[in-house]
Amino acid sequence: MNPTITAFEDSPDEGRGQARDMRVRWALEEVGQPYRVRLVSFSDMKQPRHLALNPFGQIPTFEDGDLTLFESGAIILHIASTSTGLLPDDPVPRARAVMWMLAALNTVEPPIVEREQVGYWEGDKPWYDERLLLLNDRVRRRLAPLARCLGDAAWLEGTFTAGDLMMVLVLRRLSGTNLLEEFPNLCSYVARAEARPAYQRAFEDQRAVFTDRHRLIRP
Ligand code: GTB
Repeated sequence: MNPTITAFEDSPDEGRGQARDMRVRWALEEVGQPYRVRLVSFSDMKQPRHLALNPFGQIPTFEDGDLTLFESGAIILHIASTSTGLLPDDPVPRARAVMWMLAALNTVEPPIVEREQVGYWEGDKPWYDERLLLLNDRVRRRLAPLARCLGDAAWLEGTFTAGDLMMVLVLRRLSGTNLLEEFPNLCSYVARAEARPAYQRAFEDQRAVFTDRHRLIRP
C-alpha cells in the first residue's frame, strides 16, 4: 500500500506551492514513491481523527503501514532516509545535507514566517511600516550568508539533496516581497529547483486540488 499524506482541501494560496504538504509531495516525487492524498478542511484538522495523526491539528501528516508522522521535517527525513535520491550514502555529505534541512527550518524560516505574519495580523497597526523594515533586515541577515555559501554552485552541497528541497521551499515563501531579488544567485537557485520534473509534478498535483474543484463548480 502506498503512503497517505494529508493536505488542505482549501489552501489560502489556492495550491501555489506554499502549504507544507508541497514539501512531502516533492520529496515523494523525487524518490519515485507513489502516494495517496487525503484532503482535510480546517475544521477536519481539529477533529479527533486528524488529532490522532497530528496533536497540533495541522497538515501535512504521513501514514505508511504502522508508521504515522507529522512535522514536514521529520517526514522528509524519513522519506530521504528510506529511499535513494535525497541524501548521499556517504556519512559526511549526508550529515551536511541534514544540516541544511535544519538550517532551513530553524534558522532561515523563522524570520521569514515572522515577517509574513506581521502582514496578516498587524498590518493595521500604526507601527507596521517601521516593524516591517526591521523584519526585512532580519530576513536579509539570513539570506546574505546563505547566498555567500551557495556562491555560483547549483546546490548547497554539490548535488541536489533534501537540504536544497527544504531550503528552496522556505525561500519561496518570500515570493511577492522583492527580498529574494536582492540575491540573484538565490533567485537562480529557486528557479533551478522549480525546473526539476519532480517539483513540477508535485506543484501541479497540489494546484489541481484547487483548479479541479473549480472545474467541478463551474463546468
Ligand atoms: N512545523 C509544521 C510542519 O512543518 O509540518 C507546521 C505545519 C503547518 O504550519 N501547517 C499549516 C496548517 O496546518 C499548513 S502549512 N495550518 C492550519 C492550522 O494551524 O490550523 C502553512 C501554510 C499554509 C498556507 C499557506 N499559504 O496559503 O500561503 C502558507 C503556509
